[in-house]
Amino acid sequence: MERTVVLVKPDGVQRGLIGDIISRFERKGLHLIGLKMISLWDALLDEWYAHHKEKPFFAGLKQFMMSAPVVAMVWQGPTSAAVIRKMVGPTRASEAETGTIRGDFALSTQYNIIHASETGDIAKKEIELMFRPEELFDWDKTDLSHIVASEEK
Ligand code: FUP
Repeated sequence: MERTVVLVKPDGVQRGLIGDIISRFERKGLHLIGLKMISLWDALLDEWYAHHKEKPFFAGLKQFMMSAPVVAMVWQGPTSAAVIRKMVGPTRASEAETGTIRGDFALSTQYNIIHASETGDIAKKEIELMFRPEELFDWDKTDLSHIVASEEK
């Protein structure tokens, strides 16, 4: 089972989209193992977006990500990173298909509503940055046997 970090970014929080986003992942059958509201800070964003450090949009991106709290979650499921990235749509929301989160709710590249880990390995690093161990819950989701076949676990 793979874990994936999702952030509802400040624009999604401001626009009242937290519930809709959570609902989509719940209905998909993914397993929510962590959830909190958190205000991000400069040093954390330096690490989170280290791959964009030299980009011209970096300072503006960090400022935006600190403009309101985000809602951070960890979702678990088979190949969850790829599944969630498909539900999220591409970075440039103007190019996202209708039916994806960015395609349904956003037009912008910076204000694209949501972050989702690119891979399961990247999610592990993001979990370390964003969550303390006691903030993740290894609970028994009792409908999982109707969602994931035992050989897929
Ligand atoms: P994603 O994995 O889809 O979140 O996209 P990236 O990691 O490539 O980019 C992270 C964030 O940087 C995007 F969500 C928005 C911001 N960004 C810009 O503001 N302008 C760009 O040209 C590219 C990314």
